Amino acid sequence: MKTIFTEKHHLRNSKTELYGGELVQPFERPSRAEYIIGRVREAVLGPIIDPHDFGMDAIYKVHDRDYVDFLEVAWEQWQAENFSGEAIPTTWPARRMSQRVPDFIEGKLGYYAMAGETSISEGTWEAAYWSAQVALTGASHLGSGDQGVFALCRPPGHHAAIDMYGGYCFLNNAAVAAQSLLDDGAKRVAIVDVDFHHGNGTQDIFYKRNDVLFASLHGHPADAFPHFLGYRDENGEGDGIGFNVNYPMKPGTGFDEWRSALTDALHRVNRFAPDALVVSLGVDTFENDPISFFKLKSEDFRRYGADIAKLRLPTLFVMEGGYDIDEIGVNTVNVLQGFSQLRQERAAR
Ligand code: OKP
Ligand code: ZN
Repeated sequence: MKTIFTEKHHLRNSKTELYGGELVQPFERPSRAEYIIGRVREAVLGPIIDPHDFGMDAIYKVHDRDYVDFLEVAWEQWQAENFSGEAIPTTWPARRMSQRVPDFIEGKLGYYAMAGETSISEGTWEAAYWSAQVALTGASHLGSGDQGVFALCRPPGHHAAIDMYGGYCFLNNAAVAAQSLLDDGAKRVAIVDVDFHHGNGTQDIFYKRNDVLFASLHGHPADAFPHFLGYRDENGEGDGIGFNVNYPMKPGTGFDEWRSALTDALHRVNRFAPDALVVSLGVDTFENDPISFFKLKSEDFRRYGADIAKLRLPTLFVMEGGYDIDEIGVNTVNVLQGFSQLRQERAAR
């Protein structure tokens, strides 16, 4: 299996995350991708390929122009105010307040942020741009016949909505990739989000559409980030009714229960009969993840990788979260090996 990867992810190296009332070193840090690519090499998963630059068009297809414009200049505008720290929103357009876009950068940050933990820092836009290009390159390889591709995206994307950033995400890499598959001729694309957190951004982007089925397995919003989306009764709107499926689960959920949810999601994908599958692959479902509460073990990742392979769909894995740095490489590559090994066994028969 090919891995798409660039060292440009290092451009995202924020020094601060607002966590527990303190500014801490971000959980979403460059070493995450280093451990993953290290394990890809060690396990000899396959060739490692640089992303192609597909430009901005694919990004504008899933994000609003004014939002992308904001991301591109946010750091510059923040710096122009001579603030000493990184850019963090402090004020939001909450209930019964105006939804007009302010001119001043502090107002803009609050307008475009869905959460406040994620600081915008130097290089953030460039890293987010290349992360989306990694996903697009992965999609282009699926288009030319590969059955499984790994887009090692960083920063992650699934919390990024049509016009909102947060939860360590700026551009929705999985959504950009799914849309490009449709634009390249796919009739339907399914996205299965196995990250511990609800993929609120991906849900938002495709909520009114029936050409993309979105299914997300995650910590129940009553207990887990992003707190305000991801309930079971969010099934889509308009043409999209029935094409959004959420599986919120309680603290302490182990592999057996999690896997039954995945089995149900994969059945729905199968009935949807898509031309391709995008997996938002977060490994923060791991038992030792520092910010999550599911109880998957390293071997479980291999097992569910094989479950996904049984769909026999061209599959693009897009990296999302996972914060137990020591095991992030093993757990991620276990999914990919579980997938590839089952594919190869089936192909050999
Ligand atoms: C990004 B991804 C935990 C606070 C968590 C943000 C989490 C973002 C996760 N007490 N805050 O989905 O892995
Ligand atoms: Zn996550």
